[in-house]
Amino acid sequence: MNFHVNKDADLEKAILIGVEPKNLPLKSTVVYLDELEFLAFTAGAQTLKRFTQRLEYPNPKTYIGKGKIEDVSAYVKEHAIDLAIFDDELSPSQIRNLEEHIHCKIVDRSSLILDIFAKNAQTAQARTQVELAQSEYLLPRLTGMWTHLQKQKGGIGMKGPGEKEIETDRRVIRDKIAKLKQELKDIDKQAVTRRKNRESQKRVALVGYTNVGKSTLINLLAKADVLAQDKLFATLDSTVRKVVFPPDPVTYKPCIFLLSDTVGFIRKLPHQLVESFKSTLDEVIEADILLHVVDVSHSQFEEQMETVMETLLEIGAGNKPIITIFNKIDKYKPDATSEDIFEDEAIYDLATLKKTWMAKLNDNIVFVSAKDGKNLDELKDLMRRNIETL
Ligand SMILES: Nc1nc2c(ncn2[C@@H]2O[C@H](COP(=O)(O)OP(=O)(O)O)[C@@H](O)[C@H]2O)c(=O)[nH]1
Ligand SMILES: [Mg+2]
Repeated sequence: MNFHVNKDADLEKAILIGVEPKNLPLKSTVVYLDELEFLAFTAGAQTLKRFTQRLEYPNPKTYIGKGKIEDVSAYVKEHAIDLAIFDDELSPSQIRNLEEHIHCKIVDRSSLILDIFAKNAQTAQARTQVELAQSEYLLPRLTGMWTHLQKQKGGIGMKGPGEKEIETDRRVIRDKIAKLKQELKDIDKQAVTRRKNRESQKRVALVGYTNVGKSTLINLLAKADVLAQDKLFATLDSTVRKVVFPPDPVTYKPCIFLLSDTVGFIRKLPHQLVESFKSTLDEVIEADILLHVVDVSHSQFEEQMETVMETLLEIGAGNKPIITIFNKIDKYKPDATSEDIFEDEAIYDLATLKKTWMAKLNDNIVFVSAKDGKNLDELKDLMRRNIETL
């Protein structure tokens, strides 16, 4: 992955820190940190350096070992680093211990993701959900975050939606959690009514990893105007559009359904977010058919597919009929794992793709390029055939 931005003075300077578990191939840490760098970039930080350490498991007290902490600490000092971003969720005591040695903001993967969600939340519902997830993340970390929160003056790391200050008193946070939950319940009541009105209609939901092309597809299929961006979690709120396909040329049956686009999934999605986003994910939970969009040009798309299936199970939508859409075939490389070597190699054409293992997963598979509009007719046919059986 490559998104070398111009070294911009406005961006916070970050370093990434990851542990390479001994049971995983080295390659996977590189890819994980690519993703973390993309998250950092989305949150508004430029990454200057990565630190990794091969360990049996992360150090329970300090995540990385003593010697590595010294390296990191020296680098942070020398390059005036603003943020040290860790590729896992850190425990309250790990944060506290790290802060003693590394003198910049300590941010973990969960708080980075929460931060991006906070930045992108548009509606009252999304903002309330993010704020709830943030408060729940913060509660057990209050003592650990105390100095951390004092030190920071805005920027990445627990920025509240609506610029609200984050209170640091436990009781205040508990009260706030209760209040947010009540607010969400009220918002949810309206959403339930709205969804009740849709009960008689056929419902299709786009799901998938973040940045795979879900929003681009809803814009194509439903003439919606959803923000599609090469950033993680550009869209948080669900969008629902009525779609009418022209009548079937043989049976003349019309094909009318509701199509929804919503928040994407990611590896190690903070569980507080999954919890608090349940009502946004209701569109998925209540759908009749899921369109699982996959970015086939991503070197880790198989792992991403697994993450999506696991998350679907977690929210209780694991048993729905699924159409798998392998998107971005315009960018697909035969050997996506050797990106550098195959930079200009031929891209598989449709006929070749249809001979791959992907095509043989089941009958509900289609290859498209949402960007080029390639093979959309086959997608529409497949959708029509599935929707007609409902
Ligand atoms: N090359 C290529 N890029 C695509 C395709 N579909 C979407 N994209 C790009 O991928 C990025 C993420 O798309 P988006 O629809 O926001 O993804 P979402 O996070 O799943 O909603 C955007 O920059 C899109 O322009 C495709 O078929 N080919
Ligand atoms: Mg989107």
